[in-house]
Amino acid sequence: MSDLKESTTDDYIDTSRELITNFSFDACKLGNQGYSRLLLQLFGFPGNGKSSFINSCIFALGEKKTFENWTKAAKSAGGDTTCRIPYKLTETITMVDNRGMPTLADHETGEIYAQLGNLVRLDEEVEWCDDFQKNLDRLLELNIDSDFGKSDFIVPIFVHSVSSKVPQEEKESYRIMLETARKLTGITPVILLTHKSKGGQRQMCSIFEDLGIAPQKIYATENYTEEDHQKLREKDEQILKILSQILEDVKFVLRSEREATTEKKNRMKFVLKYLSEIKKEEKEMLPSPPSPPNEKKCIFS
Ligand SMILES: Nc1nc2c(ncn2[C@@H]2O[C@H](COP(=O)(O)OP(=O)(O)OP(=O)(O)O)[C@@H](O)[C@H]2O)c(=O)[nH]1
Ligand SMILES: [Mg+2]
Repeated sequence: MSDLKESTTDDYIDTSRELITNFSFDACKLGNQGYSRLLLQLFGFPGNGKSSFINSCIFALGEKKTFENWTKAAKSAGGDTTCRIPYKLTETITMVDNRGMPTLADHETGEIYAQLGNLVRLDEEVEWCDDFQKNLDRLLELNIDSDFGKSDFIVPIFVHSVSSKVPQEEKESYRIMLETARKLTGITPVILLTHKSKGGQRQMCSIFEDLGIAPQKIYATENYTEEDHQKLREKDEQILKILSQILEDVKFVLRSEREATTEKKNRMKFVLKYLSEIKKEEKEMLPSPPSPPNEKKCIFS
């Protein structure tokens, strides 16, 4: 009985590795529709396991036989990845380790949308500040007359540890952030819960369900890490299942017509509009200048 289960799992692992490795937009129902690269864009708070998930995917895919900390996932509390670093998983699939967002503050979420929208170059330090004009100039400079990212299909993946708290007072900001990521990319973000072995997965799932994410879009994993990277069948299976499911969703979306060529332009417009709305709100919140004292005019002069 146990032998049968083992061989079924091994077959599953081999088949899904093959499907993931051979994934190509050309094989989608309506052809590639102008896409040539799938960007799995990881985002989330620092230290929640983004870089470790990429390590886990590389290891589970089995090309590399021994574990290495390819992404430099760190032991510190976070904030270690400061560039958008691409890791080529297969010919078509690239995982992007985006800079962790320190807080949900507005200019920082503006930054994460510029990264998610693929408007900031890969492999370059993410320079962002709270100066609206500088950010705007930087985006325009980078994107006008530039072809980068025009054939990328983006899947946003929000990485969150099961043991990171979601404070009650921040739930609405989470909801808005996930909804904005959906509007920007046209794809509902996948929620990836890490540190699965710590428990509390059920509770964390229901928090994200309450924030509007369908249960089928929420996954949990225990990453391979420097401390614990003993190759396990169940772990490989779990990670490959997540990747396979994401690919199935991409294929489903591409059963309908999409416009790869205009999508980047629309993402640019979306982020510029978002930034100018932040600017407008900031202005409205500034105290209005004191009104000039009433000039007393002599009506007889
Ligand atoms: N036990 C366990 N440890 C994990 C897991 N995922 C990540 N870690 C550990 O958590 C720490 C932070 O993980 P990273 O992958 O560097 O987190 P990150 O989100 O990339 O962080 P920044 O790059 O700083 O934004 C590292 O020490 C990892 O080994 C997990 O699923 N289980
Ligand atoms: Mg990292």
